Amino acid sequence: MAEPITGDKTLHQIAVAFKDLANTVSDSQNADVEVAPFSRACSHISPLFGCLGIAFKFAEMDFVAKVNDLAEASKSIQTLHSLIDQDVQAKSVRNAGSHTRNLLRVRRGLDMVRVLFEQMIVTEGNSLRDPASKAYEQALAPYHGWAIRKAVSAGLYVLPTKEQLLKKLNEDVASAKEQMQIYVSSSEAVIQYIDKLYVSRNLGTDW
Ligand code: 1PZ
Repeated sequence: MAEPITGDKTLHQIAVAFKDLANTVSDSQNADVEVAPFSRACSHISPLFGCLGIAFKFAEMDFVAKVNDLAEASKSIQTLHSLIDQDVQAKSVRNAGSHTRNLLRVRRGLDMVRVLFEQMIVTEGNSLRDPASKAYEQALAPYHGWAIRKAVSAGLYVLPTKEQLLKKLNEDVASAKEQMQIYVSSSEAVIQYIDKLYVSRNLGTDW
């Protein structure tokens, strides 16, 4: 069996895409993030799942479907704020499959990867279990029911090692750290921007 194809530059592409988004966010007070570059940046995350093994297939399918929905939306809706405003007007914010709901789910996936990278940078040793478990507990577990949480904790036992992951990503430790650090700080700015979109419209972010 062939290894999953990730290209040599998955981490680099993630870092570059989110750095660009973070620059847009910080450019001015009322910077508008557009749906197209946002969904494109998120699509660079997807190859990571393939490196985590078959156990994360269901996470990948859910994440990819939601990112694809945003990519599809970008054909007719230009900015993230107008995407949310349309759902507000249609009173469909919390409906299953709404763009606004999918955006919030994708935002949590970005946060999961952010904490995962942050923890991988500071955690000694070759296991991904602690970094992955901390990231899941912080970013996603509070919003998942018992069955999904159980499945994830089983999945944590069949993760590749850090070394195996970096090999699949075609990265050495130093360059991986560098790219992950760029994503950690850039995604933080992007996530805060998204949160503001929800909070400023009194939509909340805990549903
Ligand atoms: C080393 C890394 C270990 C990674 C562990 C990650 C486990 C994530 C498991 C997530 C399973 C998600 C299954 C589907 C959940 C859906 O019910 C919810 C709500 O969707 P809706 O009802 O609105 O349709 N979807 C989500 O919560 C979005 C989940 C996104 C998962 C992204 C994870 C990113 C991790 C990337 C690691 C490289």
